[in-house]
Amino acid sequence: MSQDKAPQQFDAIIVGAGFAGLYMLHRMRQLGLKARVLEAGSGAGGTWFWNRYPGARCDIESMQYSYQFDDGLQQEWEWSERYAAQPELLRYVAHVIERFQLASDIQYNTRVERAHFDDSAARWLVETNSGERFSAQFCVMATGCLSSTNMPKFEGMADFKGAIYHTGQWPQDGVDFSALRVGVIGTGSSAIQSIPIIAEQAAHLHVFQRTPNYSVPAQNGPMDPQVAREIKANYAEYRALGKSQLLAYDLKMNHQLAANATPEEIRAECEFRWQTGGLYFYGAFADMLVSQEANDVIAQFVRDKIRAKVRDPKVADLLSPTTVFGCKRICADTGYFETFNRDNVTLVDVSKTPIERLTTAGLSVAGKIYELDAIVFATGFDAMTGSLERIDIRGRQGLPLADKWQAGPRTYLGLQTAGFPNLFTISGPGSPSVLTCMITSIEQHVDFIADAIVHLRTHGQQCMEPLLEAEDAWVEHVNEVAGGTLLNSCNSWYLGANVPGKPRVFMPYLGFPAYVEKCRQVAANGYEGFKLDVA
Ligand code: NA7
Repeated sequence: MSQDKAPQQFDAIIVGAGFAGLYMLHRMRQLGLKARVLEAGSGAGGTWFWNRYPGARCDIESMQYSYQFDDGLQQEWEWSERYAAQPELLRYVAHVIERFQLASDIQYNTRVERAHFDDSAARWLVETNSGERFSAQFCVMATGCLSSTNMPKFEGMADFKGAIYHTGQWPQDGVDFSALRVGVIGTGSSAIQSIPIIAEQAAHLHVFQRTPNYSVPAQNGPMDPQVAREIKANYAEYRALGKSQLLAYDLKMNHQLAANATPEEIRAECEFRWQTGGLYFYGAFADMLVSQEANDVIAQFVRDKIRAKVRDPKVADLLSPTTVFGCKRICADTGYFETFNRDNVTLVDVSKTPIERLTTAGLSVAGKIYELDAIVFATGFDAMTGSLERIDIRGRQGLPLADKWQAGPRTYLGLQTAGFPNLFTISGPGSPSVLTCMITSIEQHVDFIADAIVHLRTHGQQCMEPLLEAEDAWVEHVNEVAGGTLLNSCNSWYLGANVPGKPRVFMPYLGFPAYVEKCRQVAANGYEGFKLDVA
């Protein structure tokens, strides 16, 4: 690191001003710590700041996908729709910043490039793209799970004369596709949300699909004031109900096994899920993600629904996934499959003949050039580890995090990794994170970190890091839990399978209640599995 300027001194540096970084800042301040949030974007919101593509919307209902740490906040804030769209989420973020007066400790347009642990001082030295340097006892990576874009490197990218966009780095001023020939690469959640809107604007839309995805109508609509009133009247209980469930939100869980249900019961339950919308399908049957037979029946129900929506049977076939239902995160859409009935939309199958290259005029598949004015890469993220590994993070004796994680991420509880004292990851690999309602998981992590810091301070200790054996055992446990399900069976971003060359490791931990209980026990036993040191 350059040594010309003395680093600014803080108790904690928090990287990222998304939901995690904002709440972490709030808690640090409550503890009387001097903290600074460093944020690469020109505004707060994290994932929701960057993902401004048309149709970007949360797939968990707003009454659940929101902070619960402050009752005044959750009582007073009014959501306008069942599922918040990206602009409303940013308005909510702005309100939180205002309400808790967080702005003065957030530094925007500041990308953290390096974070090195100084063994002798037992402090983190953090350096930004502008060469600013910070020294802090604690470094909290609130860098998000879906903030590092996955941009395939096709030949000829520089030759293409039209515009190139990535859904995860959408221009702040928006994009007008009117009268343009547009290509969308990918059919994940971002594509599924944006395609219906782009199709309405574009002269023609080509969708380049490698793998079809299951999608269930979100059944979005204006927030029903009666529903909001009822939830708010008993918000604490509603939140507790959410936290008692596998994915940390109320899934209207049906605990019945599909294996024990009659075909009529299965059909009725699936129809109820379809009408309720989107991710509620995860609550359909207790064996949906563990029994292939159960999954097959449910998947067939969804495929039949797709076929009923799409007029051209060949297109319907191409749009019908054959993978395990729910293995990749189920998408929640508004009019996605119907969009392929439009005359100005063409589905191009690139599963057997991949995209070859970009040309000056467009994109070439199987020797055919598709002429385009704009290409939208809806190709997802280097999820969970990408944003951490893109920072030069070094622990004890200069060990680079990227080296330690060469064969896949290794953490204890997704919170810390051995050899990197006082470096915390919020919703890190090995924590429930992306398999849950993220804000709920974030709050649990932030509270754990805040409590751990209090523990350190009251015991006159300076450093906290996992014991290697605790970390190894946790990594094994995370794998074991995923291995007992069907979640390993497809090329999902949970496994890193969407990024060429990324080690195939199931990264999130399935089971929020079990995880929370484990964290509770760990803390109650004096931070069992962690090494707490004077330096
Ligand atoms: P996803 O779900 O990772 O989807 C990315 C899509 O891009 C997916 O259909 C990929 O096909 C496709 N893709 C990626 N690389 C290529 C190449 N080289 N050629 C063709 N197609 C490609 O990302 P999203 O942004 O949609 O959603 C991420 C999460 O955000 C989502 O799960 C929600 O939680 C919100 P593949 O399936 O790999 O064959």
